[in-house]
Amino acid sequence: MTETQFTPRVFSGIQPSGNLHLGNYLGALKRFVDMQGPEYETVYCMVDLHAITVWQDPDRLREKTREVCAGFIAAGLDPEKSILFNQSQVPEHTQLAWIFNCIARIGWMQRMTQFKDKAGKNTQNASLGLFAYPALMAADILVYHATHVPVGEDQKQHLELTRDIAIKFNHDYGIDFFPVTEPVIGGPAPRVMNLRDGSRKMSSSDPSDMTRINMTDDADAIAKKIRKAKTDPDALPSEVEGLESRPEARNLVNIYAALNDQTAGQVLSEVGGKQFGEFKPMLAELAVEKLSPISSEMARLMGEEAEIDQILARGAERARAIAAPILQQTYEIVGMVGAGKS
Ligand code: AQP
Repeated sequence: MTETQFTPRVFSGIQPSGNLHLGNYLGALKRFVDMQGPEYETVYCMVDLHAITVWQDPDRLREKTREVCAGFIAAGLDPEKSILFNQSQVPEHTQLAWIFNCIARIGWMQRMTQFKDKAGKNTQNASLGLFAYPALMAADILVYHATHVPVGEDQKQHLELTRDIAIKFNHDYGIDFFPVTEPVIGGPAPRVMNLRDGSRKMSSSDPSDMTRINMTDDADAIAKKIRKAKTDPDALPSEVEGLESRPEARNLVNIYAALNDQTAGQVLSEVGGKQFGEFKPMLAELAVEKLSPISSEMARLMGEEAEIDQILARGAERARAIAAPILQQTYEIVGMVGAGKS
C-alpha cells in the first residue's frame, strides 16, 4: 500500500448528557479552541447518539445539546472557523458505524474499561449501544478522515481502538483508505481528578456536585468547592517530583497550571512552600477569572435558542459535505452495489 496524504483535520466531540465541567474544559474544550486555526480544519460535535447509550430524558437532552453548543462558542470556538453540529444530524456517522461493527471484534469491545465502568456489575442489562459505543466513536472520527483527535486521557483506549479499526479495514480491503489517527492528549491536565477523591476522574455522573466544578457554577460555588477540596496537611513542594503520591495536591496544581497556561513546574516554582490555606484562594481567584466570562456568555447564548439551532443546522450541512463522499467511497470499497460509479 502506498502512503496516502490526508488533509490535516481535527475531530472531537462531547456528550450532551450532563453538566459541562472543568475536566471537559481542560481536557477537551480549551484544547479544541487552541487547535482552531490555519493549520487544521476543525470539526466538533455534540455526540447526542453516544449520550443515549444510557437513558436520557428527551427534553433534557435537547437542552444539554444546546448548552454544550453554547459552551463551545463561549469557550472561543467560532462557528465560521470550526464546524459545530450534533451527531444525529449527520447520518453518515451511524452508517459507517455499522460497517465498523462488522470490522471490530467482540473481544476488542470486551476489553474497553469505559464499558466495564459504566455497565457496572450487571453487564447483561447494559444497552447494546453502550457496548458498541467505541465503533460509533471510530466512525465519528474516520467519516471525516480526521488525522488528529484532541481528548482527555480517559479516551485513550477508545482512540487505540479507532486506530485498530482503521488498520484492520485497510488491511482487509488492501487499501490505504482510513488514516491511522493521532490522539492529541496533553497539556498539564489531561485527566482532571475528582475534588474529593484524587484517585477518580472528575465526572458529570458523580452524584456529589462538590466533586466537580461545573462550567455554569458562579464565583461563590467555585470558591466553596475549591476551599472544600480534599488536600493533605503538607506545604506545596517546589518541584514536581514532590507531588508523587500526593494525588489531590497534584490535581490542584495541574488545574492551576492548565488554567494559567503554565507547566506544573512553573507553578511550583512560584508557589512551592505555600500551605493550601494560601494556595486554594489563589486557585479559586484564577478559576473564577478564567471561567466566569465563559459561563456568562453561555448563559447569554442559552437565551438565543434559534441562533444555536441555526448554527447546528449549518454545521451539519458542512459536516455532511465532508462525510458523504467518504461514506460513498467506503461503500464502493466494501462492494455495495449502487453506491458509486464502479
Ligand atoms: N476529568 C476529565 N479530565 C480530562 N478530560 C476529561 N474529559 C471528560 N472528563 C475529563 C474529556 O472531555 C471530553 C468529553 O467527554 P465525554 O463526552 O465522553 O464525557 P465523559 O467522559 O462521559 O464525561 P464525564 O463527565 O466523565 O461523564 P461520565 O460521568 O458519564 O463518564 C473527552 O475528550 C474526555 O476525554
